[in-house]
Parts: sequence; structure tokens; C-alpha cells
Amino acid sequence: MTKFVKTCVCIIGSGPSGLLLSQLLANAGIDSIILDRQDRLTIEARVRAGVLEQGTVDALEEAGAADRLHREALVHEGFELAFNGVRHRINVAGLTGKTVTVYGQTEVTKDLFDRREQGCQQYYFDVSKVLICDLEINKSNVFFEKDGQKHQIECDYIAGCDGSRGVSRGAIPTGKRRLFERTYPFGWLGVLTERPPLSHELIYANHDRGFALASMRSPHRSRYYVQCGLEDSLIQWPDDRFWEELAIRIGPELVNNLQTGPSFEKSIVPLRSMVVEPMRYGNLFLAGDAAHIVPPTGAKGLNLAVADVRVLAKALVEHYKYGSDKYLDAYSEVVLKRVWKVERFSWQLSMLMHQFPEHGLFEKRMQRAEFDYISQSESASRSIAENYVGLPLEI
Ligand code: FAS
Ligand code: PHB
Repeated sequence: MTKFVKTCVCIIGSGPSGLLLSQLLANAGIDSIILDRQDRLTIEARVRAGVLEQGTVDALEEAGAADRLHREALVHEGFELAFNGVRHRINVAGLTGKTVTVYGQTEVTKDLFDRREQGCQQYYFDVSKVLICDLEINKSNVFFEKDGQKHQIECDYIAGCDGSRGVSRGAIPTGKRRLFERTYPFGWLGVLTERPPLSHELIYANHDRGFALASMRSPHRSRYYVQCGLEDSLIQWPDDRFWEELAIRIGPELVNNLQTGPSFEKSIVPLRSMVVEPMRYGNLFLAGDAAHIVPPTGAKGLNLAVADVRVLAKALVEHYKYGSDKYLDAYSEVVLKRVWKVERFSWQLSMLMHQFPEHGLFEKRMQRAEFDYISQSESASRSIAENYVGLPLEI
């Protein structure tokens, strides 16, 4: 016997976009139910993004999930680009009057779950066989199974917040959607270690041997990445090799500050740019990685997901509170405009800061010339700073 429930918005995916959307709706008195195929601990444990735009911090504040962030996060006024050891600081505060916040996605997710615990909204973890139906009629339905029990949720709207490998994107008929994709011929190998960071700001380095990034989670916990082959496996990257390679790529000036130690998390992520159009089909609205992927070079993944959700939450509140569908009808067009600008910035920084196997000497000179131009031109540095702190939200 199928268990049947009704709600306003059925949210598929309990990552940062699904959780934030549900909280913003709950704060406006709008009911939602969240489904996820994983459990809370697995979702919280994911080590992903680490840099938050001011807009993301504002959204977490609006959701009532920013208290711990304000106590524990690091506020940064700049970051560095380095080319074979030659460094240039992008003074984001000086150039834009804004800052970025270093606070792990793991912590953001924990805070949103804790905030949610305070409410009484429903959610289902460890679900399977999620099926999205009836997108073009008045009421839609989501079917799924949990612990062998069949469930059906009837709802007005479905928010597809189920990431890059979810089911929502596929619920848009093939003929009604377009996929734009760029893959990169390398990945990022990332480690977490309980060691103080080598610098008080992030450093993105392009070296003849490949890209490297020095980031952090706290004054005691560092996050480092090196560009690696897509076929590489973690076995090929024992800690010693990782530290050796990182030391070379960050350059002689910085290596003395590098405190190495055992990694307690190590993973490889492929780099990809992807956008699906439209981001709405009938009663289904896509948000976050379900609709677009950016390479992590611009630190935009999580921030873009949050930006989508801020627009979608506003649109749903306008619908339920004021009976206006103006924002719902404009959602896909408005959000995609900003998504493509953020895709461009993430692609631009990825093309500048990595070693491409297919690049010849000319392309390498182009990269160097672009770095030199950025280092000498305040307007070029301001352009990077404007994008890094976050483009305005067209809401
Ligand atoms: P998420 O992927 O976070 O959440 C989707 C949720 O949907 C998951 O909990 C999943 O279990 C659930 N789900 C999927 N399919 C489902 C189904 N069929 N039924 C029910 N539930 C389902 N960004 C950066 O800025 N810096 C980084 O260093 C960085 N590193 C990353 C590393 C990896 C491996 C990945 C994948 C992304 C990384 N990102 C990074 C980008 C990341 O931050 C994402 O943009 C962010 O997690 C997007 O959040 P959501 O859209 O909520 O999707
Ligand atoms: C991180 O700290 O994990 C991080 C920071 C900046 C990026 C990507 C990842 O661009």
C-alpha cells in the first residue's frame, strides 16, 4: 500500500541548495518535504567548497543558520595568483569594497541541518527509485521507496536540488532541454590536514608542472589541491608525493611556510563546466549542480547553488503570499543569465591557471601574458575581484 502525503514544494536533494530552499520557505510559512538518497551523516561529511560569497553569507543569515559561521569563519580581503613563483595579490576588499568568507561546505550543511531540526519540516533520507511525474498538470507527484515502503508525494512544485547525478534534470524531456558542456583534461587532487595554512589568504598557483591551490578551513586546518591526471588514482598519490609536488608548484618563496602532515581526507575531482537549459519545466525548477557545474577554480559551485535558491525562494513566496507568478515565470531566464557569467569566470580562471596537455609554447605565452597584464592593470584585477566576491543577484 503506497503511503500518500501532500505538500506545497517537494524538494529532491538535501545538499546545501535543497536545505537552504526548504528553510527559506519554512521561514515564510510555506510547507516543503525534502528527499535524499543518502543519510544526514554522509551528506554532512562531504568535503567540497570552502569559499563563500557575501551573498551566500546573507542567505544563510536570512535562513537563521549563520550564528556559528560568524563565530568561526575567516573573512578574507584578498587572494593571490602565482605563476612559477611570481605572485600577484588580488585586493578584493580594496577593489570592490567586499570580502569573501572561508567556511567549509561541511559546516554550512551541518548548520542548515541543525537549523532545520528546530523546525518540524518533514524529510526522508535513504530513499530510492525516485520518480517525478505529472509536471505539466495542476498537481505533480513524486514517487519513491524507503525501507521497502512505497511513497507518493503530491505537490504544487518540485525543486530539483539533487546535484549533478540526480534524477531531476532527466525529468525534462530530451527534446525540451539543451546541455552545454566542457570537460577539462585533468582533475584536482585535494587533501585536508590538521596543519596551519601556509598563508593567511588563498594562493592559486600555475606552475610548469601543473596547478596548485593553498586553501584552508581554519587557522589549524589546511586544504590543498594539485592538478592531477584524470586517470590518476589515490594509490599513486601517497602523502609524501603530494607534499613534494605541492612544494615545487607553490615556489621557493612560500615553501618555508609549508607545514606538512598526514592527510585525513584525500579525493580527486574531475573538472567540468556544464549548463542545462531551461532550468524550469512545468512545475519542476532546477537549482544548483542539478542544472549547472563549474570547475572549482573560481570557488563558485556552492555560491551559484545558493544564488539560484535565493531567486527560487523569492519566486515561490511571491506565488504563495501574493498570488503572483511573475518571478516563477521568469526564473529560468533570470537565473541562467547569471549562471552563464559565472561559468565564464570559472572557465577563464581555469584556462589561465592550469597546464593543458594540448597547449603549445604559444598558448603558454598567452597564459603568462594574461597573468602579467592582470598584475599590471588595476582594471583587470578589479574584473577578477568583482567576479570572485560574487556578481550581483538579478532578483
Ligand atoms: P549537492 O550535490 O551538494 O546535493 C545534491 C543532493 O541530492 C545530495 O545530497 C544527493 O545525495 C541527493 N541526490 C542525488 N540524487 C538523488 C536522487 N535520485 N534521489 C534523492 N536524492 C538524490 N565547489 C567549490 O566551490 N569548491 C570546491 O572545492 C568544490 N569541490 C567539489 C568537489 C566535488 C566532488 C563536487 C561534486 C563538487 C564540488 N564543488 C566545489 C561544488 C559543490 O560545492 C557543489 O556546487 C554544491 O555541492 C552544489 O550543491 P547542491 O546543488 O545542493 O548539490
Ligand atoms: C577549498 O577551500 O576547498 C577551495 C577554495 C577555493 C577554490 C576551490 C576550493 O577555488
